[in-house]
Amino acid sequence: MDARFSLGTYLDDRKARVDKALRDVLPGPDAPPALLHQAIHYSVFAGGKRIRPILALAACDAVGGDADRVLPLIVALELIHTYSLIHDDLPAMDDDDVRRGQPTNHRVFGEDLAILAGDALQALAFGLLSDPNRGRGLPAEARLAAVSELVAAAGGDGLVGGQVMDLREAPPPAAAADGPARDAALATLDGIHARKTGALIRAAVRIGARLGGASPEQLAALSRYGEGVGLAFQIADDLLDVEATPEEMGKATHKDRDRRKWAYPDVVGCDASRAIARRWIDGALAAIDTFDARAEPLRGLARFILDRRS
Ligand code: GRG
Repeated sequence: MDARFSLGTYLDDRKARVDKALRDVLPGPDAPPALLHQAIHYSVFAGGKRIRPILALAACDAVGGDADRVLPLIVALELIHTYSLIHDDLPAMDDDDVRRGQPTNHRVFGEDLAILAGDALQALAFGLLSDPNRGRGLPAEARLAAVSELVAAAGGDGLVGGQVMDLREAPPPAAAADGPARDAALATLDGIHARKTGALIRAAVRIGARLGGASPEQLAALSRYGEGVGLAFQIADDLLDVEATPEEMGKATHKDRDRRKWAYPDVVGCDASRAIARRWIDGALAAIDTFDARAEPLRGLARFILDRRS
């Protein structure tokens, strides 16, 4: 990696490669039943940042792995992420009309298709990651470990568990007065964030590292990196919900406040939230400070997560 590393160019290049790999692995929009595949294509190609597969590729690079070989497998992360967004937007959950700047999946295809498109995306994701015809030459042990990482990040200890806590356990802003009540509020929020957002981001880093042939020491360091980046990502998202415009975000903002669910800025304010997110990013960077220049994209991504505007 040379000294002129540009994160913007890197992100554009990696996003294009991830988009191409997604087109290669998904059944075409006309594959029967066409309505299902149109619903899947609609959300997968609605313009996401592709942060999770890009993190996986960067982790693979950081440990000297072959990013081209793992690419057809790690797009599974984007399929799980997209399923979670489709289901999160449903009337039974967050009831959103706009996502990634477009009408949400159920607004276009109906709730039945949105649920089923999400279900099919999950099956496709696990199918891809475990398909022996993809990523030929990767050790079976590393593949199995990657499947197991994704299972853990998607289930009750990850996305689904975090969503349940977010829907049913997040107390209203009044609970977050000060002192011990505030500390308890932050601890609950951290638990939700670690599952709902952090688990998949941490898994992305670990899966990329495992498929790239990471040593146990490298994997441990990258886990700390992934954890810090994941928690900072959610705090940054909470800040954007307060500070960014719906146009920048491609979705409604002020949702947390409107639903009377608290988020970091409600509990400690925006400045302190930013400071906490920065501490997580500093910790993530410290975790990989012994890595060489091949970890430069991971360093750039950590900073980007805090500074992003969408
Ligand atoms: C339905 C099981 C289930 C889980 C839903 C995804 C989710 C959990 C909730 C959506 C709301 C939310 C704030 C989730 C936290 C993760 C997050 C910040 C998602 C947005 O990710 P980005 O910014 O989105 O990577 P793009 O559109 O760029 O892919």
